[in-house]
Amino acid sequence: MMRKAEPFRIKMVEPIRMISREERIQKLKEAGYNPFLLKSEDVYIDLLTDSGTGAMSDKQWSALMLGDEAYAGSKSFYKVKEAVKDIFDYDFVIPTHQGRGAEQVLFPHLMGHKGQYVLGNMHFDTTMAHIELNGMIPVNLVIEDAFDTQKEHPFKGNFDLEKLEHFISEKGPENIAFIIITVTCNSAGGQPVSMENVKGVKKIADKYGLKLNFDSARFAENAYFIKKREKGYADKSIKEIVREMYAMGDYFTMSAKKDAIVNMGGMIGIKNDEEMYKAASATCVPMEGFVTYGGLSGRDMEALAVGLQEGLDVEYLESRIGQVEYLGEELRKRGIPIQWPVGGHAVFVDAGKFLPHIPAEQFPAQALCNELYIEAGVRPVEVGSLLLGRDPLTGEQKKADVDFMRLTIPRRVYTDRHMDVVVDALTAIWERRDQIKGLEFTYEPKVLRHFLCNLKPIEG
Ligand code: PLI
Repeated sequence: MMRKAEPFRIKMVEPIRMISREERIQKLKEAGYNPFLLKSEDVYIDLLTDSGTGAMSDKQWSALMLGDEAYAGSKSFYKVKEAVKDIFDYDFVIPTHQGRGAEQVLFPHLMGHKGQYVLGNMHFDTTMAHIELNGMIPVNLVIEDAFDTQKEHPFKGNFDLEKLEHFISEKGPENIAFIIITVTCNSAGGQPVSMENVKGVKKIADKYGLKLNFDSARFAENAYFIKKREKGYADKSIKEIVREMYAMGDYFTMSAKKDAIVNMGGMIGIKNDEEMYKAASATCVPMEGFVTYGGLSGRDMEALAVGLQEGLDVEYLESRIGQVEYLGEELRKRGIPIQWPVGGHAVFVDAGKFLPHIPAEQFPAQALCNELYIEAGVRPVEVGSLLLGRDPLTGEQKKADVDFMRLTIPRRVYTDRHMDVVVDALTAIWERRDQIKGLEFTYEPKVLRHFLCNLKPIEG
């Protein structure tokens, strides 16, 4: 079969460099063995996140010049509104500075009373934080197979529908605030949710009179997986799939820094609930800014309106997800344990299996991240017990279902040659994995500690 290349050519480049191994060892030590605290200029290949790190297209850059910087009623806002209507068929949109801004503005209006549950397949960490800040309780109800990294399942982001219904009937629908479907499901490994599963969730939501919100950071990648993996969708366009799915929802919150390929931006989408639009608008003004800019400049909104449409291009999605699959398959061929099948935006390495001699409370995934930085200047991110934190009541370290090291691929930024560097480096580490040591804290902040903590290797 003839191989395909990226559906773009590179017009502008940003030089990167690899500092020496001795320097990397020193920089990591200075950063308290926490890659978040490294300077990006000391990183060779930055796989910390796919959020806001994508390369905008020539069309997006030229759209910036059209930015209408009016405080109210900007032309650029109406282009975003038009794109949202076209893609999702939602009537109302409120721009926000990023995804968590959308959560901050919308969530208070979805709550009936404090102590209600918010049911998700698997909530992202800022989403969980905003649920808790509003006095609600986040609950994850993803299928068990999501945690079996070696098990083949095309939609590991799916809700366990039985558990969902059981939870609602046990607690009573009056104690459920709303349901969030995260597409793709980041915390489970960028794993997609099937259309059939969304239909199942919708049926249960309707039965109990509950509202559905889509956490939409990677909505187009999810639609691509449906096209590829779910029966009956091969001949549908990405937009048709998105529309079919979003017709089942009431609202969406979106970090536009992922699938809409902008460096900053987010939004709230509301299908047709005008009362909710008015309520959220009133919160947006003091929090994010006037409702036609919500923390974004006109030029940001221009790039967003273009990026939303570009992110639906099936050739682009094939190349983008193909690159993530390429990295995953090369690692798997070498026996490195990863979440399988590979998800949309990242390869998630199962660090618990990679480093079985390091217990969860010594953070095997963080130790592996550090080792990869030392080996080749690659910066991954821990998605495991370090991120999870302690039980707020007992202070005990919680144990993640899987300790993941996430190799997150920015959109249109790196080539497969960069992926090869990652493969070579991890293969070298795999050979000497038994020499890697666990970590302990030298500084542990109380809240969201993984961003700012300092650690050191446990000697002995
Ligand atoms: O980083 P924000 O505030 O634009 O978006 C928050 C957010 C919400 N939902 C989901 C599923 C996310 O993945 C998400 C942000 N993700 C980041 C930053 C990531 O590195 O995955």
